[in-house]
Amino acid sequence: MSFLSLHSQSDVASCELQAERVLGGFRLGGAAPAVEWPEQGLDAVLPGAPLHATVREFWATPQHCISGIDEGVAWRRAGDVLYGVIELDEADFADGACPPLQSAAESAYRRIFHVLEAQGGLQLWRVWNYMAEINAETHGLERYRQFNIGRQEAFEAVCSAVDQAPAACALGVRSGPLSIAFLAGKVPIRPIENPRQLSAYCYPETYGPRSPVFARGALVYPPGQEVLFISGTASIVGHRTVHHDDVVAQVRESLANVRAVMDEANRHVRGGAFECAMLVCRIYLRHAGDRLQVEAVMSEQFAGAHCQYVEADVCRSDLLVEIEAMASQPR
Ligand code: 3EB
Repeated sequence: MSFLSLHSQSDVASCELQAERVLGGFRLGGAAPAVEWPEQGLDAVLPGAPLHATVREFWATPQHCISGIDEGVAWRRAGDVLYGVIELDEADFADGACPPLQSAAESAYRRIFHVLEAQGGLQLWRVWNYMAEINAETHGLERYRQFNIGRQEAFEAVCSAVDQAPAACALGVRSGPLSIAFLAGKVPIRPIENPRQLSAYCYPETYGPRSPVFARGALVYPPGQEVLFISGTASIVGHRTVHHDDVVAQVRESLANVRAVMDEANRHVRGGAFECAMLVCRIYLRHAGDRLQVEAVMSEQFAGAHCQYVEADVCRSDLLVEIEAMASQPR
């Protein structure tokens, strides 16, 4: 059994049994019975699933886990791999000079870095960022851009090396706190960039005063394993959105980008080459009604890949779809 494996369960009740072997995970959709492990909840419609359906995804490990809560970060650790979740209510940051979301983002990342330091100098591998109203403008700036300021401030204060930025995604959900989940480990990541896209940390200022800090992908190394994380990937070429208002063309372009990241990763893999059919994908749709069209492209181009659809707002208002993926192989 691999050190780290992602499982998915729509029957949320049966998760309890395996609690001591779960590092942490995600709850997609609505409410569900509480679990013992750190869980990131996404308040979102699951296109194609029954109304109010909930899907639970979790990282299982054969290893014994230890857990704790420090600085508001709920974490669990197996060997040198740690999964954590922090949720911050923006209302608690409303008294400063900065937009509350910016302050919350900076605070969340600072706390995460503190915890990773206290855990013996772990490095971020993969980060999942969710917030409400991601495209809304307040304080004269789109909220995603406010988030980027706070995130970059924390990265610059703590770990200035942008070339060690983790794989990531950042999406808008219906409601809830700023929610950040992460995987981290002792072994440094191998960041992967996409030759078809400008690195996000080099985006021009037209996309906000401070650029996003993430790598297009990352190869990470749990014991005996090689895991590829492909960050949230959209219909962007260079730094520009392409195929406005055309969801099918946007999915095709996104998949061309996913392939490009995978090809780039395959130049650096230690095990065999990763292939499309090995991918476990999460597909974010701005409009749940686009699912059938998107699904048709997915099965044509990425036959065999596992797809979980989630309705969410992509961080540029002209983007209709974003696709993230992971794959794992023994090493
Ligand atoms: C993009 O390529 C699309 O801010 O962490 C993708 C992955 C995107 C991660 C992030 C944003 C993020 O710019 C958006």
